[in-house]
Amino acid sequence: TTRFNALDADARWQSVWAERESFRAGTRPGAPKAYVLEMFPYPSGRIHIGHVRNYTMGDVLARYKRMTGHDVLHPMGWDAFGMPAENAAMEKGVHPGDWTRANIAAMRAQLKRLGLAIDWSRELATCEPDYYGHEQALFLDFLASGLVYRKLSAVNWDPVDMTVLANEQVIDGRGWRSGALVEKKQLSQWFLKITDFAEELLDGLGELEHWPDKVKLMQANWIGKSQGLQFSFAPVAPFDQPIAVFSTRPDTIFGASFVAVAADHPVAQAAAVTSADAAAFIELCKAGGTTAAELETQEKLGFDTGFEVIHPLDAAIRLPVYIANFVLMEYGTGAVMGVPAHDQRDLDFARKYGLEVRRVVADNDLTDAVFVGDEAYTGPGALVNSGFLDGMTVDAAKSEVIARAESEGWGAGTTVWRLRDWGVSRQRYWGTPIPVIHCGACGVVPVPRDQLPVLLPENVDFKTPGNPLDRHPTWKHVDCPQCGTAAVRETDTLDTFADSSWYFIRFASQPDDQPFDRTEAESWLPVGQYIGGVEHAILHLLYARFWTRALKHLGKLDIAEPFAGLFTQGMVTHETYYVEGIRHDGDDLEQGIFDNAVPTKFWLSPAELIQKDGRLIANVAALAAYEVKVGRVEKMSKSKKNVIDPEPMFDTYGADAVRWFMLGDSPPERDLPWTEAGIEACWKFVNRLWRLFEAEQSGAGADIEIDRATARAVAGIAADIEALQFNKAVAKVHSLANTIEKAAPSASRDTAIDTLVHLVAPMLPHLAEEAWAARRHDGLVADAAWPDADPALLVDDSVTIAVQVNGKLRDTLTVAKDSSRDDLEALAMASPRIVATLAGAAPKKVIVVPGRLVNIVA
Ligand code: ANZ
Ligand code: ZN
Repeated sequence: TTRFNALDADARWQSVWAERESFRAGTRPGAPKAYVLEMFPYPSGRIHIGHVRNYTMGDVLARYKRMTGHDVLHPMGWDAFGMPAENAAMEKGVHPGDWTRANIAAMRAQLKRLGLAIDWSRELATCEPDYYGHEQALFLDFLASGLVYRKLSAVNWDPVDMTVLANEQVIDGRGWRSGALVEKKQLSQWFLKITDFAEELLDGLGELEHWPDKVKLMQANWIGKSQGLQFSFAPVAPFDQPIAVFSTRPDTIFGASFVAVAADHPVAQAAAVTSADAAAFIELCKAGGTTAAELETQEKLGFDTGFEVIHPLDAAIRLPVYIANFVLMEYGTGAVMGVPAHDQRDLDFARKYGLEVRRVVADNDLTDAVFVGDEAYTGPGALVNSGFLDGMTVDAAKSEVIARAESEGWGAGTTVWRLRDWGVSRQRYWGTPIPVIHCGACGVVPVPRDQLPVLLPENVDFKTPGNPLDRHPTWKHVDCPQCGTAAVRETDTLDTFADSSWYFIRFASQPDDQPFDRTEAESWLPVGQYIGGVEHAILHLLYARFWTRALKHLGKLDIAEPFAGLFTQGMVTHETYYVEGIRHDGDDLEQGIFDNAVPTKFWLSPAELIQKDGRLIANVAALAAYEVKVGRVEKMSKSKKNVIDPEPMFDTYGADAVRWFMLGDSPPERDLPWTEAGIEACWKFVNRLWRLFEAEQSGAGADIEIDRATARAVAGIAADIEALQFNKAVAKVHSLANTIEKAAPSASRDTAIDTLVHLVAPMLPHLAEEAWAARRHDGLVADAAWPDADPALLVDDSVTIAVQVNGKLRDTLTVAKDSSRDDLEALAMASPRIVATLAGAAPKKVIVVPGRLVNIVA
């Protein structure tokens, strides 16, 4: 026997598949369609192991679907616009396009080495005009139908680099390159009206049966539907502005002890007019973060304006008005009533500023009006200390207060959404140019359709910070398409999330003259199975769902939900290694020079380690004196130096062993720790299978146990692949291989080996093709049909029965529990031992007790 020559087999079969265009979609007219999609990669430069895991899973499903008779669409492309290309341009002076296309070429070659069943004829890159030009057309459709608008909105402004920064470029409040304190600046920006679809996007989650619950919950929270009461507090003169607040807990209204407004609320502005302290406090708030997450964690700070308002249900109660840093201007009305006993933020605030904390919902038998402790009570209970609400449940009290407010005219029940419109403007070069022109006379004018795509200029300079489109000498200067006077192009480009919001539609249909052909796209969509990282659980998936619904709304595509099935896979992790030292200013870590200020870990990559006398030591001369410690198993990251590059693995073990490791070692939704021992074991197993497949071992006769084991594997592995439980499928392959190895030669065993070739074909496609050819089958296993499992063989509750001749035990048989009398009699009569015992004598009578025994009276 030979070793499986993976390197040779990989290359050979990959080129056979490519030449035959084996995985071209749309080639099986009339067959059921299956659209399998993995989230397309950003062309960062190299494939990482997370990609390998992601694409292997999708590939197994795609290949399996082909074998079960489907017309499969399994495409690949590149999410090719974005910041890193521009950073490379700034740092290395390469053009973003050159950088991106070189990365795509390198990564495409790497992906091909994995042996993916991809229809490469549909490959697309979002940075190419034949993609983004169509996106511009869709943007104009949205614009025409009122789904796009412009408004002033705050951006992060780096005053040194004179440029707008993406949120990720702001690190601890400072610009990532300049280190300057980032300012908020108001700019007119483009928005997509995703909020028009809030209700639909929320309700639609209910239909997504094949989505993980946790993702649906994250989306629901992001959309954030809150029902409650919006009402106004009347001012106490001389203060003269009523303050509208939104509350989801109107039942707690008698527990209100203050009102708080956001720093940019008009009431705060009014306070600043007369009070320098108020103005200073507002500035302080603005310096802090403004995202909801930042507000959550910040210390709660307030400023007492001295204004007072009147409680709507008891005019004798007056409440102080504060400016508070935890109130968001963008949510609700930008003002809240503070109920310290039943809201943690309000309680923290009240304790800090000495405000009343009044209990209004009983906590078990606690009913005292004075609330003690520092933990707000948010549970159920009966209303107390609340006049006419006393004794009611929380829900009844909510309805009662809303009804009163509505009948007395001081408030109304309302729904408030957390979801904001999608700001799509980026002041960047490497993105889809927003296809409009600003004319002094006509205003915003869409670029005429016949002038699309609006191409990015090639000759741009990245030496000066800021938006290269804006400072380009000629690009933006055009004549107005309407009146012909001098005008300027929009220089913002689209958020790259726009590019990934419809690429799955373009994969399904890619005509030259329009973004997609409706009928063709509808024939494939929705994507049957979408696979990707949970980091996209919110934004990407929400934007793609919105974009699809927007197209439906425009009558362009009759698909409500783009992804019928979603799977979020776990990460690939790896051990970390380090030496511990002490660091001071003059340290040279590369030289291993540490001194006495701060203890520090100096991370080592596996390549920097060697085994010596059973110990790990650093293969870096300067660090040889230090003990290498094994750190935690963590997500692969450059900083911890625990990244494993998959490409050398293809050379050492071949694609199939790598694929096998990706599938078998952990449940797909869990993290997968990469280990050398694990990949070694996979390589050994691939060779074990190869020995089975290659051996010329034909036997005669049936072996029912092998037949059963084979049938169980066929049915079980099919179910596991459909359920994306690849590790279970891998375990079943192991088990069938064991059974076959132990079995004596028989025709059943030969069939089992052939069947096993089919079963591993989706997972180990190169090995399977090689075996298919070695076993002299025609064509490709990739085109073969998934084997059938005889249902009769699947009955796995078997029993052992006794076979007697004239009351004496002569044999035992393992049979299906529900075998009929006739089957049992036939099996007993066919047993070689019984045949021998009877020695030709004809039985007088056969007594069958199903599930127990067969007694032959001779
Ligand atoms: C009084 C109250 C009492 C509240 C209580 C909660 C508990 P969700 O459910 O997330 O929508 N709120 C309203 N507008 C706000 C804003 N602009 N910035 C910060 N907080 C704001 O949250 C709604 C609740 O968050 C509202 O209900 C309000 O506080 C606060 F025991 O009103 B509540
Ligand atoms: Zn004009």
